[in-house]
Amino acid sequence: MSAATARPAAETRARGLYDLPLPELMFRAQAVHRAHFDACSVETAQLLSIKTGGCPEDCGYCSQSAHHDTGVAATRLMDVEAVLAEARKAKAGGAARFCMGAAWRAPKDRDLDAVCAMISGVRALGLETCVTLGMLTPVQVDRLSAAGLDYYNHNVDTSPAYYPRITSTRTLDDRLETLGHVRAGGIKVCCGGIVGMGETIEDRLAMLELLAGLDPHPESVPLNMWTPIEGTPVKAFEEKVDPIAFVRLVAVARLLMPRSVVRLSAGRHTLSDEAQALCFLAGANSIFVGDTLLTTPNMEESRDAVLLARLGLRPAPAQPSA
Ligand code: SAM
Ligand code: DTB
Ligand code: SF4
Repeated sequence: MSAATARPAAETRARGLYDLPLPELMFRAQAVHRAHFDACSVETAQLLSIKTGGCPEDCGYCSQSAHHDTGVAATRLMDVEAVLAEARKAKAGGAARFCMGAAWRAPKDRDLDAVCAMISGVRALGLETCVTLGMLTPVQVDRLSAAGLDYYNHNVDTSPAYYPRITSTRTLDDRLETLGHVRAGGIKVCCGGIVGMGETIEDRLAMLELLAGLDPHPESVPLNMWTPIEGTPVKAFEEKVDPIAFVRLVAVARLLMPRSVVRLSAGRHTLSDEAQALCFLAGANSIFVGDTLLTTPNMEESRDAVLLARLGLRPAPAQPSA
């Protein structure tokens, strides 16, 4: 799969939807959401950084790139037992999926032994599994699949036009190639991006069109609002994303990818409870739970518990692949 072979999506459709009066956009998104999902249920995922910092890639938004002086210390890959202890805590805290992230350009084959042990251990706890490890070869995908991996997270991050402004050490086609291997290996695809890095609304919609042009659509679509990190190049573009613009984007994602789970990811804690409620009404149906994401804070667990109770939303049970 490459940018050239991805199914072209209707550019005008995304813009036409985005510009609808909000009540009309929300009504359409709700109708599509309810046709495919229980609108009162929300998926819960918890993240753990299993190998932090020192990454050779230069992603301009990221605290973990060795190219930026962000104060995030590089660590070695965690021990399997330490990861499983965190997974048990996540399960006890109510998470259905456990996502493990490593700051690598690509995993080394010897690191994959430990990651595969983590995946099978997390799965044995009855949690869905997701990892994000950078670029993969088809052989590495097969090893992850054999370990029982449910999802692989690998984001397109932004529009094709804006991508070179954000990362120079790899291309969007590199990213799409790994996604093609993941798909061919039978692992579910988790793929989304970031808003608030100085891109235009057109870029945001082009990113959604790129995702909706993948065939089949990613099963999971994380939408991140950029979390400001001192020392990163993207800091210069920092902008506060208009919450209503974000709600519109969620609704367009729901309409373009009706069966994909849309996850409110980084930056959720910066939204008011009311803005988050609008995101759920627009078709978002997954969140990261737990007090931290990878290196930055998440919405506090206590605030999440109150929010879900106020909105009457139920956490969805884990559904590891058979
Ligand atoms: N190295 C792996 C990779 O690049 O796929 C995994 C880790 S990376 C941190 C996972 C995703 O987190 C990125 O693709 C990006 O979308 C998101 N992300 C990273 N830093 C962020 C930030 N400061 N604000 C919002 N999202 C961020
Ligand atoms: C994704 O799209 N968002 C998550 C997950 N995939 C791996 C990561 C968010 C990271 C936010 C910045 C940090 O905590 O370092
Ligand atoms: Fe490395 Fe991933 Fe951060 Fe890019 S986003 S610098 S690949 S950890």
